[in-house]
Amino acid sequence: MSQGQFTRWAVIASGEGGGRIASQFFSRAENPGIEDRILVMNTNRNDIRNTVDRIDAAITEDADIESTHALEFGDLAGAGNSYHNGRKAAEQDLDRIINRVKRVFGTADAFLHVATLGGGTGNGSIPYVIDQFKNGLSVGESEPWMDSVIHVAMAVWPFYWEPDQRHFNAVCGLSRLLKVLDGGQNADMVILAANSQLDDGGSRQNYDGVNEMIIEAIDLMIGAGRETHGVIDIEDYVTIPSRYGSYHFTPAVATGMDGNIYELEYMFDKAAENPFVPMDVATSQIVFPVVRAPESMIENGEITEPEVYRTFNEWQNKHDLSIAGQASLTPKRGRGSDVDVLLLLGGFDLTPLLDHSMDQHQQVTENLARGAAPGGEGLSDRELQQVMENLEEYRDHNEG
Ligand SMILES: Nc1nc2c(ncn2[C@@H]2O[C@H](COP(=O)(O)OP(=O)(O)OP(=O)(O)O)[C@@H](O)[C@H]2O)c(=O)[nH]1
Ligand SMILES: [Mg+2]
Repeated sequence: MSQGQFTRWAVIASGEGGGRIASQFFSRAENPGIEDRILVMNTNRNDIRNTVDRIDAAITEDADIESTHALEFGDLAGAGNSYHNGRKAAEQDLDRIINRVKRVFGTADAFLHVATLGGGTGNGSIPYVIDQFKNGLSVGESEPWMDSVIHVAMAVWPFYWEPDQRHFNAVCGLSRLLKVLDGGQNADMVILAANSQLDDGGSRQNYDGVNEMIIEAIDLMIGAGRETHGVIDIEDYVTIPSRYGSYHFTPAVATGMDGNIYELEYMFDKAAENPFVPMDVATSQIVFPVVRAPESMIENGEITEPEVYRTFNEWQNKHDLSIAGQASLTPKRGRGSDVDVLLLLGGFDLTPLLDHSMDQHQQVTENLARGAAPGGEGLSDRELQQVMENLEEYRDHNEG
């Protein structure tokens, strides 16, 4: 990352849900940090058409979205909810994916890979694509800037009531984002959000509402590397967790709190009440708090960096935590007194999340062994076993 420059993010989304989340970036007036470095990919022509239409409807200038920001890959016309197929499609078209990334992004410091973990396309392709960018490209394919890119994955857990296959996919997808098959680290950081945690409206799927919350969290995270008063950037976010071997995170967010009324400590508590997956905050091993406040409040000294740190320490004491983490205070345009808080919680015990999916995973694995699970065709017993062992190893190391 060159000196004196803000992190240039690029978004790569694969699959329908991933594409829907990423397309919401287009519907905003400005995307500091991302600009138009956005690529949405899918194996299915109709799905990608829908995404393109959504993007077209959101933006006014008539850029040719389909030939720049959208890419159909593989020859399967959909992955049929099988992660094996999603990965195969990406293998088939890896060179097209790489070439498009070069053309559309030009250069970038960090990639945000967006996928839902319940499906086959995004869940199959994204862990593979990350691995290829990090380890798989030959000298001719890669460009110098790609060597230092940081790969962050934003992964969405299925609703708890969804079919077993979706949960099987999710468990495998989490493992594959965390670790490549041989057990090494894959993504530099894996950020999790669970649909059921963000939308408690029963079986009514409010994707837009969920996606809005995800975008807001990403915004706060990216903002911290952009106009921060302290020095924190995505490199700081990934270095310590990778060293600890605990690099999964979830955002906990509270927005629009009146800074003239509420103490910062109360705002931290409010954020901590809203983690994006079911979890026990006290099991976190690392926390990165980001406080975003109106420029005028910061300039007038109504909210200061030392105060953010003091609050972070007090908040830790209250939760009996003694953890690593760097806080940041970042300004937003305008006046007013609305303050937003993001606690990026990392290294927490994954059990409360996985409890929703392990039985289903087991069920599908058994069906596969009997040759009776179409969504798992092509996956070897050996791979499935390795994927599970990798996840167990990550958890053992992480949860002690
Ligand atoms: N948060 C959120 N979740 C979504 C959205 N769309 C789908 N999902 C979830 O994603 C999972 C299905 O994945 P899709 O994104 O449709 O699948 P895909 O990547 O296109 O893969 P295929 O199986 O090949 O269709 C389910 O668990 C859905 O609940 C969305 O817009 N937002
Ligand atoms: Mg799909």
